Amino acid sequence: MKMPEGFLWGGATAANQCEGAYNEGGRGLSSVDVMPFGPDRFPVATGKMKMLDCDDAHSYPAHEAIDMYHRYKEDIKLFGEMGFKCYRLSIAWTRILPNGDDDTPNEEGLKFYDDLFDECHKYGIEPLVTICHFDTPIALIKKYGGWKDRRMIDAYLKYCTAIFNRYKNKVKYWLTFNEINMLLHLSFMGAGIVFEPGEDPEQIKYRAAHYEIVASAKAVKLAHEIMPDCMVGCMLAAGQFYPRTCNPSDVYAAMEADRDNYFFIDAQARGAYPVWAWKRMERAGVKLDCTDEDLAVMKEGTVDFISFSYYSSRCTTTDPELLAKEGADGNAVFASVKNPYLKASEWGWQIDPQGLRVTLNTLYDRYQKPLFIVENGLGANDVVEADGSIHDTYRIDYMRAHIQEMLKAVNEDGLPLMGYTMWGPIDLVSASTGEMKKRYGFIYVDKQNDGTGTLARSRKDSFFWYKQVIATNGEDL
Ligand code: BGP
Repeated sequence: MKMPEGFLWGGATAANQCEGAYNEGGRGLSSVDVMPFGPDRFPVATGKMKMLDCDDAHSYPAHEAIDMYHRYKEDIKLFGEMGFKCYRLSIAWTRILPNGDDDTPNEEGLKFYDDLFDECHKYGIEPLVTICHFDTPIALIKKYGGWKDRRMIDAYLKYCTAIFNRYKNKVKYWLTFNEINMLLHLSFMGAGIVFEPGEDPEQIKYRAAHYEIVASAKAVKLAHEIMPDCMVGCMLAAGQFYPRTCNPSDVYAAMEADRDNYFFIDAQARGAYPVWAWKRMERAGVKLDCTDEDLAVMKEGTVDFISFSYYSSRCTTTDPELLAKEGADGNAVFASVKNPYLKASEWGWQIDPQGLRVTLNTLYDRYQKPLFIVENGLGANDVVEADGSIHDTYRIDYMRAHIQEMLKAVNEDGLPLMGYTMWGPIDLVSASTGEMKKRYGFIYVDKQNDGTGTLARSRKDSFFWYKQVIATNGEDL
């Protein structure tokens, strides 16, 4: 089995996790720059702990990251060597508008991505751009409380206008928000939200979700006006919830858990909230700040394709004992108990290749729009041998198993899949932990958790493996 001609094989990164140079080139600060490394990271990411000042006394690995800002030519050359057809990257909002809503964009920031896109095209690599990947401008967090406030929509549109006009001849594929559903779980990381005492988190989160959904719809419309041939997608942190048993109450609970995620994609792909969502919000006492104009905008700005990240499936139970035993991990993003049929990564993420096929089918059945897997991969602690080689067979095994299921979804189920950009083709800073040792790359970067390292790049075994996968369009796994 192989993929159809023109399939977009490649890799994905995010500006804040690889660029570094956080205070160079006129860049303003954004939420990720103030996210600490260590035990405070999770409370800050969820919005429960406030930390809005960028204090260099803290260790923020993302400030330097892997210094891609200065080394992108070398890195893109390596992507070219692997035969990438597509590179998913994000633009840092505050490189373009340092305060988030400046009237004049920062030319140095615009020029940086201009050069980067040229470099991609030099190797026949199509850029796929995430407009906002976990980086709300700090100035807007201070001014508006992040996406708590409707005025964020205009700021986001200002930013979109600047980048669409500038890159209209260089970028065809766009994503409006990375993992938009993460807003419900990691509210600061996803939307720059800090919960103040007395605020109702549900009210705040759904209100913010609505603003992002409206902003996304407006961006889709604007993109189509400026770039008639472009395609704009939404982006979901996917991974189906399975019922832990066939007890109907478990099955129902799994359906409800999935709905937290579909809430966003239903709105972005169908252009309206599902009926159950209105009822749910009513029961939770949530009052959406939603106008008739918003509802019309949502209808006009539906996405062209559905993209998603997939690392793992999840598992739900209504059994109180099991919940007490396994469902109480305070640092878990999604409430899930263990699936006894699956093994897990070193970081406890359960590995379920077949779940990728389930997810692809579920999304297509639900939306009938082209699909794009824009993140998938294995975070692992790689060992560098004395001769400098890195034998990451576990990563190859993980990816082979997932690609096999993807091939079946296309060849046996007939699903329209545009591409596959695995997460972190080059080692970068982990979003959830802020550390370097959770590595995803085909390319090793010599940078350690304590900030030491030469930043030199080297090829792991998986580099040569993926090159062969691309060269044979998925036939030789
Ligand atoms: C997704 C994010 C990425 C990325 C990935 C891996 O949620 O979109 O930014 O980091 O997960 O997660 P981590 O880095 O925490 O291992």
